[in-house]
Parts: sequence; C-alpha cells; structure tokens
Amino acid sequence: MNDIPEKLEKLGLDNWYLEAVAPVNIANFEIARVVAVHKDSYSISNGEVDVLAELVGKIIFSASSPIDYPAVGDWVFANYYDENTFAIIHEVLPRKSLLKRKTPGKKIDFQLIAANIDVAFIVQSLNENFNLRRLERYLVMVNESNIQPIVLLSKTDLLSPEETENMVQEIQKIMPEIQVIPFSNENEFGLGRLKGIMQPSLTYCLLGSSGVGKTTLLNNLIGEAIFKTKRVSKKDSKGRHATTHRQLIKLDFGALVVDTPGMRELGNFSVSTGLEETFYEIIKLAEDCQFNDCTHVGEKGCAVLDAVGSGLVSADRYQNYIKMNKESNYNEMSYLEKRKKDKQFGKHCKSVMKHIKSQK
Ligand SMILES: Nc1nc2c(ncn2[C@@H]2O[C@H](COP(=O)(O)OP(=O)(O)OP(=O)(O)O)[C@@H](O)[C@H]2O)c(=O)[nH]1
Ligand SMILES: [Mg+2]
Ligand SMILES: [Zn+2]
Repeated sequence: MNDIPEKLEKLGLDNWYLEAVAPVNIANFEIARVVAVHKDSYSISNGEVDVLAELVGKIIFSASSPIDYPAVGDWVFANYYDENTFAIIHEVLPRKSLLKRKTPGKKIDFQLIAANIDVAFIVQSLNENFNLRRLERYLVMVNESNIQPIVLLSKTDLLSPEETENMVQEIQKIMPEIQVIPFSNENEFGLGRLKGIMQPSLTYCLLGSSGVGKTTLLNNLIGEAIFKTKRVSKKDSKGRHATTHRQLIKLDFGALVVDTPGMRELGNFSVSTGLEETFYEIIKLAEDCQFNDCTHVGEKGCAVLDAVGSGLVSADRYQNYIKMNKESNYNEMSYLEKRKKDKQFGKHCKSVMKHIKSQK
C-alpha cells in the first residue's frame, strides 16, 4: 500500500494505479493527470497547478497505435521544469478503462475519447435525439470499456411529465438494469437527483450527440456558464459543434467530469463484451440455439429468431444487434489487415535503410 497524497486522491488516483507501476518510477517522477489534449501538447494537473506538457521522444518513437498516446483522464509520470511551468511526460500509467471509437468515415483506425472513466453519462435529448438504437450503440461502446453507463434524458422542459415517463419506460422495458435520469437544464428538474448520485474522486464523462445539452449540463453542475454552449456563440450554428475538445473538470463537490464533443458517427470494433452486456437477453437466448455456432440469421432451430418471431425480442433491437456484430467483426478484420500491411511496410523501410547504409 502506498500513501497517496490528498491532492492526487482528489483527482481520482487510487492504489490500483500505484500497484500497477514500477516503484522506481514513483520515486523518479511526479504523477499527474491529463486534463486536456491539444494538437501537439497536453495540459496536466498534479492537483495544484495545471501546466502544459509535451511527450518525451521515447513515447513518440515507440508508439505503434493511438493507444500509446495519452488521452484525457490518463495518469502520467512527468518531470516538471522552469519552476513548475512546463513538464515532460515520460510514461502513461496502466488504464482502468479506455473509451475509444472508430475514426469517422472510411478510415479504419480508432481514436481515444477518454481514459480512466468510472461512469459514462449517455445523454439523449427527449425532443428530437431520443433513439433506442443509438442508445444501444453507445451502450456497446461503454460496456466494452468496463465503464458503468447511466442514461441521462435532457430537455424535459419541452415535454409533459407523462411523455417523459413514457420514454423512460421505453428504455427500462428493454433494459431494466440501467439507471435512467430525466433532467432539464432550463428549469433544473432532475439536477438534484443527478448531483446526488455523483461521488467525489470518481470520474464521469458526458457522451452523446451534438446539441443534446452536455456542456450546458456541465455549466449547471459547476454553477457558472464557464464553457461555451450553442446559444452563447451565434457563429457556432449551422450544425457545428459547440465543444471542440475534451477536458477534465473538477466540480466543487469533488466529482470529476470530462465533457466531449458530440459524435455524429459511432463505429465500434472488437466489442464482443460490449455486445454481450448490452444485448444480454439475446446472448442468453442463443444458448438454446440448435447449433453452437449459430449466427441467428436463418439457421434451423435458432432460439433468437424464434424469440423475434414471438415478439419476445423486438425486431428493431434484434436487427441492431446483428448489424453491430457484423460491423464490429468487419472493422476488426480490416484493422488487423491494415496493421499487417503497416508492419510489412515498416519492415520494408528498415531493409531499404540497411541496404543504403551498407552501401555507404
Ligand atoms: N429546452 C432546453 N434546451 C436545452 C437544454 N439543455 C441544453 N439546451 C440547449 O441546447 C443547445 C445545445 O446545448 P449544448 O450544451 O451546447 O450541447 P452539447 O451537447 O454540449 O453539444 P456539442 O458540444 O456540440 O456536442 C443550447 O442551445 C442549449 O441552450 C434543456 O434542458 N432544455
Ligand atoms: Mg458541448
Ligand atoms: Zn441462433
């Protein structure tokens, strides 16, 4: 057991991290948390000051995928310079959790959203953004990452209490285990309940489409309109995102929150656990399929298809499951293919370099 300085404990550090690292590093470096990611630099906090930090060359040269770079929420070993006004990041500590998604568009690669998140608030607005299939998509990502999901439904001020309750029930009907909290940034309905469940030293992140009210909620939790939302800046209309980068904020009651820009596209890959946890009733049914390797798309004796036929599982939910499963496998295969090619290319470069050197 290590004694954790109070300032770091308040930033979310616990013994899990310290037990996972070499003691010599604890002696040689300061531990800090990444609170913002910029283009080529990071803002890190040691619980006292936030400073700009850059990566040590070793990290950059040995990185083989986006996973090797720090994300918001990461703990890092750093050295401080110039009277604590600048720092160099030497190592990223092992992560408790990592949220990532496929890069938007055709590109087969992924990007990091945030690290070491304990609870993910998946936000949908009740007026236009509410969509069970999209919710399932977010849940697959969050469940895959070993993070507790909680659903927040915003803009209750635009609906009657009955309409709101019906939409909460729609979610609970298919996902009875998950906590759903309706709220309004306008009249503050539900905000007390929300604050009531947020705990000091735990890290929360706000996920959801652009415009659902994530940043407005964060401002409400802070009690001040510190961060830019859609309405404040008129220039930001035309569907542009109000929030453009991720940042970790400490609330006065001790909880830590990462706000993220709304995502238009949410591609997953390698998400078998996420799918299993999100579609647990389908996975359970599949145990009764006649064939062990049943893909539930037309095989004889498929218990899943039977359940869809009898209405036990809704056709929409079933189709979403099949679609995401296919997509995850496809993305994963394409990614492995790409990595293989990258590696071959790397080897090719190395042999060319050797050849050139040997001719000198
Ligand atoms: N009626 C109503 N409007 C809200 C509520 N919450 C947010 N809004 C409005 O919704 C718009 C978008 O809010 P933001 O907080 O910027 O949304 P965001 O989710 O942070 O969006 P991105 O940063 O683009 O991902 C703003 O005009 C808010 O005033 C709410 O509870 N009720
Ligand atoms: Mg925002
Ligand atoms: Zn089946």
